[in-house]
Amino acid sequence: MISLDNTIEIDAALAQSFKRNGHAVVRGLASAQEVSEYLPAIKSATQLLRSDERPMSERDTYGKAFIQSMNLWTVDPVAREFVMAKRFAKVAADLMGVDGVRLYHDQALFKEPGGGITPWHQDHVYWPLDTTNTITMWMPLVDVPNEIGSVVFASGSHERGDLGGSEIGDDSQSHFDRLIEREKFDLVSYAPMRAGDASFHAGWVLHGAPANETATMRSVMTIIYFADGVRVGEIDSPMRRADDERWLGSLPTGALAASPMNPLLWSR
Ligand SMILES: O=C(O)CCC(=O)C(=O)O
Repeated sequence: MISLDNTIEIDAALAQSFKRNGHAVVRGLASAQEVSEYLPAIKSATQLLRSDERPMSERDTYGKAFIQSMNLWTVDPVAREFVMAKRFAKVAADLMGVDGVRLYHDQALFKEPGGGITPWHQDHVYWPLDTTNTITMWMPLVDVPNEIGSVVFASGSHERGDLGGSEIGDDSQSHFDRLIEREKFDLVSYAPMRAGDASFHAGWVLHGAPANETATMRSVMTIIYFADGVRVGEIDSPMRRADDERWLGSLPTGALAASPMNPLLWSR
């Protein structure tokens, strides 16, 4: 397996633009050759961990958005190498401007042919982490043409904290549709993307994605990082309780967020 542990430098201007907009893209972060080596293992781990087997017609809007499988690194050694990659983790640290990053969790987001929209949402409403220094790497493992589209980000929305849309679904979609119209956020997408390009987004940035009306599976792998040294935040909703149990080893509010599920992936 080709190692993904060599690191790269990003432009200071990219980190500044990430800070301002809450999102950025790094083209060619993995090569087509690297992606093709890791894809089979990621695909099979995604199928293995798939929890919702219902046909599309029986799923709600969120369920239609994608096959969502989490923490592939715990079930497959090749997926583990991908998720632990120092190259990806260092870019995450550099964009956030921190000295080290830990894993929150990974997730495969495979938008099937005929898959619906990813409703507008903010990730951080789910996360009991006492920081705004969180970031998701979103990397397509297949070329994503304009007809499929990639994530759409509302630039600068991360500066506004919780914008009130709560859980992802029909309600968050209509709430944020109205908000975007009212606040005139600049909407940015990095489509088309090549396999191995990666977008990065801040935990509080408002984002969603278009439906997949093509016959191609939009195979995407994501890795969510937070700054090393962060503590567990308020566990003030059932969603945050569930996340604490699932991704932070049920640590209490105030504890260092560094359970065995949160390995240090990069440190200066
Ligand atoms: O892949 C998508 O459609 C949405 C991605 C997303 O919401 C995320 O990675 O936070």
